[in-house]
Amino acid sequence: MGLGANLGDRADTLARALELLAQQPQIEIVGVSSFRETEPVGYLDQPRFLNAAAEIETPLKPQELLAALLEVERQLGRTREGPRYGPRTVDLDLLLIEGVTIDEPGLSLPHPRLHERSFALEPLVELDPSIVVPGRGTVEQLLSGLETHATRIAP
Ligand code: PH2
Ligand code: MG
Ligand code: MG
Repeated sequence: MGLGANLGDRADTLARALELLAQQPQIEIVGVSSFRETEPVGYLDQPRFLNAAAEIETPLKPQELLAALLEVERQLGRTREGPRYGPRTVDLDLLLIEGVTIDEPGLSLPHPRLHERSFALEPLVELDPSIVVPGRGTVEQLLSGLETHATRIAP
């Protein structure tokens, strides 16, 4: 899972999102990266993001896990007005499930833009550089092919 926020108290919001997910009996968070401050991508005229990644173990189906992420976004006050790629209080994205490819309404795995986004790949490399993005290679290989890297700020 990728986490992002660029409005309000970003670190507090990411921490609360992880707490709310960890409270759910079927979701176990087995790894969390550091929080990194990153330049906005896609829509440039907005505040810098705080980004992170977490590894989840769950018996939930992918669509069920996605629903749980969207519910936590809602609980933390996420609204869906404003431009695509624009500012948000919290964004929880299912980035990949190892060995799984999905193309369904509302859910594509791996995330269609993961391989080109250093703000998503860097925290994944920190969790485990050997994570394989189905069809594309390891997160370490993908990150080394990108020019821009995010900035690390917090341990
Ligand atoms: N998320 C986006 C669009 N742009 N840029 C950064 N740095 N971090 C993000 O999480 C991000 C973004 C759409 O979800
Ligand atoms: Mg996103
Ligand atoms: Mg999202």
